[in-house]
Amino acid sequence: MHFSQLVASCLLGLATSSLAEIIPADHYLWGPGGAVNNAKLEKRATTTTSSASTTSRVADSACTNGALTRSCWSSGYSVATDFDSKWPTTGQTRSYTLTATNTTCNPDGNGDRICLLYNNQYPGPTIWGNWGDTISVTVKNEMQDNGTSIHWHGIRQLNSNTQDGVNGITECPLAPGDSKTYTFKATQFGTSWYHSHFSAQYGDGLVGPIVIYGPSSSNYDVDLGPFTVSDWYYKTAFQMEAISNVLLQQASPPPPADNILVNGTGKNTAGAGSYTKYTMTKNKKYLLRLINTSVDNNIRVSLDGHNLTVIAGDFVPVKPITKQWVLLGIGQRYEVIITANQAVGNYWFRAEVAADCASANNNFGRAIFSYTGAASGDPTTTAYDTPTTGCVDESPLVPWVTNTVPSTNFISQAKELDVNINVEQITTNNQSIVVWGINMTAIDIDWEKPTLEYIKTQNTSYPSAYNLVEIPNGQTWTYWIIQETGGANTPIPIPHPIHLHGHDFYILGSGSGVFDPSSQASSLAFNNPYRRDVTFLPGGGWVVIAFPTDNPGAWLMHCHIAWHVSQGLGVQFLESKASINLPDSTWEKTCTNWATYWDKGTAYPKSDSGL
Ligand SMILES: *[C@@H]1O[C@H](CO)[C@@H](O)[C@H](O)[C@H]1NC(C)=O
Ligand SMILES: *[C@@H]1O[C@H](CO)[C@@H](O)[C@H](O)[C@H]1NC(C)=O
Ligand SMILES: *[C@@H]1O[C@H](CO)[C@@H](O)[C@H](O)[C@H]1NC(C)=O
Ligand SMILES: *[C@@H]1O[C@H](CO)[C@@H](O)[C@H](O)[C@H]1NC(C)=O
Ligand SMILES: *[C@@H]1O[C@H](CO)[C@@H](O)[C@H](O)[C@H]1NC(C)=O
Ligand SMILES: *[C@@H]1O[C@H](CO)[C@@H](O)[C@H](O)[C@H]1NC(C)=O
Ligand SMILES: *[C@@H]1O[C@H](CO)[C@@H](O)[C@H](O)[C@H]1NC(C)=O
Ligand SMILES: *[C@@H]1O[C@H](CO)[C@@H](O)[C@H](O)[C@H]1NC(C)=O
Ligand SMILES: [Cu+2]
Repeated sequence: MHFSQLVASCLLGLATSSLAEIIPADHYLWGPGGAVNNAKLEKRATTTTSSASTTSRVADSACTNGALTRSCWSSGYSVATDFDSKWPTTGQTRSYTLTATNTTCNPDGNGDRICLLYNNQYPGPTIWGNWGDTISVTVKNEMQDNGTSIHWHGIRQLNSNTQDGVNGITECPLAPGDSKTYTFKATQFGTSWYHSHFSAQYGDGLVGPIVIYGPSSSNYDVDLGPFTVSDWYYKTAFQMEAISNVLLQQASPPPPADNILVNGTGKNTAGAGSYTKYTMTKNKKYLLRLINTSVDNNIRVSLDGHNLTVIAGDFVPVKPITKQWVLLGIGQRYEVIITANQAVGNYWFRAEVAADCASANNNFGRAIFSYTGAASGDPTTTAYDTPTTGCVDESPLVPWVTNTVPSTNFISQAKELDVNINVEQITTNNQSIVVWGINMTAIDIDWEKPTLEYIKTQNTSYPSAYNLVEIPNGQTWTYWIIQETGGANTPIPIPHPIHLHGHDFYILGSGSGVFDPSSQASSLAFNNPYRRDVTFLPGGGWVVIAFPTDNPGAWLMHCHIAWHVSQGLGVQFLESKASINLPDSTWEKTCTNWATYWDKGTAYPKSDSGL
């Protein structure tokens, strides 16, 4: 970007505009019609000012979000805004009620099983708002036999740690019959999901999509909405958890899933059930918001005959990249664009378990994409070859907004977190089981004494199994080397999708074997590394992350394989303790209600980490 262009852009009239708000014109080449599209924008800009630069644009009130201008949002905000430092204030609150009940469901025709659902739907209703809105969700626990809490995955919860929904850390669980209203601001935009954080409970159906409307790094005509892909079991998640615990003691992998569901439906191996069907019109561009809500399985997705153009990874818009297959780790999201540029017909959308991620299953997920005017009937299209890239994040993911991580203090400040399996005395439920530990301890929280209770009462005697890592200083950078110990000799080298609450982490590097800071630090990426909220720790390998300490709170970081966090694979960062917004009396009431329920001693015992 030349200085003269910056000046021209600023003249376009945004007093608050900064370098970050300037959108390179080449962005528009991604729109349908290329140059034609560009010309339209030129025209629009010249009506604003005659000094319009031909190579840069400022998102202003004249540039509204539309099919050909998806990078625009509202006055002063665009895809080029650094959403970690500013966001619109809309004054709008979106209110929802989610009622968790114990019911039955039959998503693939295999027969009814017990399911725990929000509002009797699988997946639960989509929570949506615009960038800058306030979201307010009243959660009612109408299940008779479990507590619950809801985590809003990927939502930064800036200065609102009490709304993060992690029972045992940021709140007590909601007792049966209790309710809580979660309120938070949508400072980011894009696609995500919410799910229960009460043991393995989300695997029984307590999940739903989140869509925050905002700008995009590429144009599209139609938003097809959230597209969840999930493994599915005919036994309940609590049964599967118990089975996978026993298998882990024998160093065996958990049993395969029975099916993969796309948008909550699928066919079972006997052919019962039905596939989700999407209709496309030739030459239009479609936005698909892919969300992996699995408990154990990494899934690759593909649409026969079509490319998937990735435009966002988790909540972070990226420079568009084109793929035939996209690998989604659990909890990961990709926004992809599909161009309906093939012959009118029916095409298979495939969601297949990634064998190279140590995932296995008995069935494949499918959906159908059908062009308007196509004959009826199942597609007969063939799949692209399965890629051999291995179990890694999609790449290259280059964030649209360029941020740099300081490197000078990396060597002196980076600390290691070792991931391994070990035999640990889990005192709850009197079981001695093999668990996943971080630095040899498996996280195990007490639902009655969440971390924020310790902070409120200024009690620093945190139990060692809280795996609490203190980061006392705000406004600095913190660096972590997450290492599966033993490198390739790890007893069970499995890739783990690692998720951090309260932040997007910057991924400085990842690889196999053992990371050696003194020789390998120089190969890490500090200049606009990609950032997101879930990344793969390669099996028997390492990942190095960094994040700025700009959000006081107790933030969980854990493996998103439900069985692994149940088995202890988590730590909590206690960030800037002195600045945390403390819980109020409503928050305390949830704890009193929980204590009344739990102390009766009639509930099922806690049999895992609680997370
Ligand atoms: C769901 O209902 C079944 C009985 O139908 C019961 O055994 C189970 O404990 C209930 N689960 C929850 C979470 O309420
Ligand atoms: C939750 O409910 C399931 C049955 O749906 C049961 O197996 C599990 O033990 C319960 N856990 C707790 C801690 O209540
Ligand atoms: C996807 O699932 C949602 C929620 O069940 C439903 O409203 C929507 O119609 C589904 N989409 C398609 C294309 O079937
Ligand atoms: C979902 O995540 C799991 C675990 O990381 C992974 O095995 C699976 O391939 C992912 N699904 C998709 C659609 O990518
Ligand atoms: C997919 O993308 C590649 C690389 O950009 C391109 O060569 C190919 O023609 C595209 N295929 C389709 C079906 O659009
Ligand atoms: C975890 O253990 C490693 C190896 O012993 C040690 O270097 C590191 O400091 C520990 N991490 C923390 C956060 O205590
Ligand atoms: C755990 O063991 C103790 C001592 O052996 C016993 O009193 C208690 O009832 C056991 N609790 C459970 C949940 O089995
Ligand atoms: C602090 O927490 C510890 C561990 O839960 C507990 O044993 C102790 O009584 C608490 N101290 C105070 C003063 O409440
Ligand atoms: Cu894991």
